[in-house]
Amino acid sequence: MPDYGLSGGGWQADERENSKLSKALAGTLERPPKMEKMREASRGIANQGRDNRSNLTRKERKMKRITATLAGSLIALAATAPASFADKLTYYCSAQEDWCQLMARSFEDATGIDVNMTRKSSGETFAQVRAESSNPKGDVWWGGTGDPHLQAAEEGLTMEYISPMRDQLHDWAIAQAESAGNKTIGIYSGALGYGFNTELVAANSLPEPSCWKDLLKPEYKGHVQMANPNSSGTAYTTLASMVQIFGEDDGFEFMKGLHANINQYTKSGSAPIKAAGRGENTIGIVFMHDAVKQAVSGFPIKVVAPCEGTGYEIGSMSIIEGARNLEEAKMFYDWALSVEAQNLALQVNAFQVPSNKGAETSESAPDMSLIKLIDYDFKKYGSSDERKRLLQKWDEEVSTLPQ
Ligand code: S7P
Repeated sequence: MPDYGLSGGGWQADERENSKLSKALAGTLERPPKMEKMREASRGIANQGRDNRSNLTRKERKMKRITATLAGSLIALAATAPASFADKLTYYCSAQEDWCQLMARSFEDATGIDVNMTRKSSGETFAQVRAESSNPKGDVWWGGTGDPHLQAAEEGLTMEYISPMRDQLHDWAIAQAESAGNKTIGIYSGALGYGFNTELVAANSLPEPSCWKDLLKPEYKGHVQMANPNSSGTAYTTLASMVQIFGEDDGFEFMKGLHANINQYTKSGSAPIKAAGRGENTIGIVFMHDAVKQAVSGFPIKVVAPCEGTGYEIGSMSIIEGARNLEEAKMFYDWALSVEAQNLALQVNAFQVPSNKGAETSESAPDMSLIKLIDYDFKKYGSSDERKRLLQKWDEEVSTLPQ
């Protein structure tokens, strides 16, 4: 196990560690039978997924599991079949760039489907999907915090889909889907916290922070960085978490006090800890797994789970309503929920907890069971009205204050 310790009530990690399927098929080419079989199996299982589970007998449930496993095998089989028809996928990604690229290339390798990937932060992708809604350009949106995916579902920007892979997922991933009429689904989870550069803390004779409220101390003025909650899912999770931990009035007072110490609001959620890793910033409010990634890359970063408790994300995936390449979007969706696809995270030091029960969680991942997590109200804080209201309030009452 890596060297994780509990200190001052907070969890800390010490430093360490197709073929171009060119022409859209639209009836011009025949699909290979193997691929077609997989699609049929996938559709069959998807329909079964709509059954009311409680109405099934034990035997029926067992049959369903077997069929699901079979469909999974067909997916794997079809995925390895050489592609000989033209397909493409426009994929919006809101996780880290290296992970987004790896997912795109691996899906292309597995299926021969050409992937056109765009990486943007969660709030930015949400804004893009909404702006394009009368003429959708994206097919699938993978990654990013769950709140904007939930808002997109509520606003009808994403479509209902029940994957045959669903039975392989943790309950929290399915709960995310069910709360949104199956218009999104959980792909990973991770806790919010912060990280600090130990060398800069020592060089500036600063105390090591361990709580959220520590970040309000005057000695940290100019030493704290977070992203803008309008563009960043990480930062919106921070805002919504403070409101849930301290109550709305005190939560906003916290954000105002924090504003006085902020040196910059970045666009991307993980930028503050990357800057801390490079020695350009002292403390970055980020998901803990993003701070661990810097630590295991060799930067002098210590990771903190704040003593008051903290919020967390259910990183999500959604198919965009009106997707032009719907079948390919569903194939990506099913594949992205598989053990194989989720294990790719390990190759790029993405330390979230995967949603597939069979996927591996890295030893370096923050141990969620050691972190004091709040009962984050995803339904409320992912609702369109609430997210808009909180962001507007932050814009008007916090971001405009002098520093
Ligand atoms: O992949 C790391 C991660 O922190 O990035 C996502 C994040 O929302 C994208 O950055 P923004 O904060 O800029 O939106 C998280 O879902 C994910 O855990």
